[in-house]
Amino acid sequence: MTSERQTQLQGQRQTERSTTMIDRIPTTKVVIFGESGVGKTCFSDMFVMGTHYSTWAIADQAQNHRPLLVDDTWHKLDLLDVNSSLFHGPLDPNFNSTLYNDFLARARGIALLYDITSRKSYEDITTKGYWCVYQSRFHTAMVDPAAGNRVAFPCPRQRFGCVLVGTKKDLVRQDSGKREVDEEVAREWADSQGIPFFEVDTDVEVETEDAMRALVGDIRRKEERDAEDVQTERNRLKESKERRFRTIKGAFR
Ligand SMILES: Nc1nc2c(ncn2[C@@H]2O[C@H](COP(=O)(O)OP(=O)(O)OP(=O)(O)O)[C@@H](O)[C@H]2O)c(=O)[nH]1
Ligand SMILES: [Mg+2]
Repeated sequence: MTSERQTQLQGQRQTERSTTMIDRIPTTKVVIFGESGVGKTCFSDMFVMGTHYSTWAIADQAQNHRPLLVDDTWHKLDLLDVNSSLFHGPLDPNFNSTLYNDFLARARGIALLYDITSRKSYEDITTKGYWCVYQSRFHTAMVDPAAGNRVAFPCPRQRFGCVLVGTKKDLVRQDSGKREVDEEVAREWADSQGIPFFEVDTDVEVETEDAMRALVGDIRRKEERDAEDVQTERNRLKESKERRFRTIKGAFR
């Protein structure tokens, strides 16, 4: 990392930490999703605290968030670390699938993590893990939370912000023989899904930061597209209602 980028990052962190508006910034819930051991905790710690193995609990609401200034807009990123192997591995008696599906369904963004030295971690997250996110969101989006009714598509939160992140880049830098996931293959998959892609060393703060900033950008793009779809559908319904009304009026002339 260039020292210029490091200085810029430090200045930015100071501004973000000293913001007094933290309680007024809307929360952006983000799930850090990946198989066991891919580096979810290291990635989250480095992004939130700028260090590893800090002694905060992921459930501690006071500490698992971080204010982030992206394109002059403040975001309070609220991170939740979810192990994707819980959804398809040996059944854990404590696993509450309803609760975890809800985390995936209600998050505004999902960071899909895999370890570039483990082909299995990549295959699992880009197939079973990704499918799980879609399923959770589809079922929740179909239910209107206010009315408890099924609602038709398009609807808000149909899409979700996403980023694909390969971890343990440092291991491959030391020994290229350790790489099990080709960078181009992962990039092509991310491109095919229209999501940003990064390879990171979770020890390098700026790399976790760049991935999370890209996720915030993707959340904004997806939410704008959802809003456009909803507006188009509203206009279509309004026009068809007006057309019906004109036809009925015409029948009584
Ligand atoms: N070399 C290297 N090791 C990493 C990196 N990220 C994580 N690790 C190591 O990988 C191991 C697992 O990291 P964790 O952050 O605990 O992984 P996790 O995904 O939270 O794992 P679970 O909590 O078991 O689901 C630890 O020994 C980390 O030190 C990285 O970028 N490079
Ligand atoms: Mg962990």
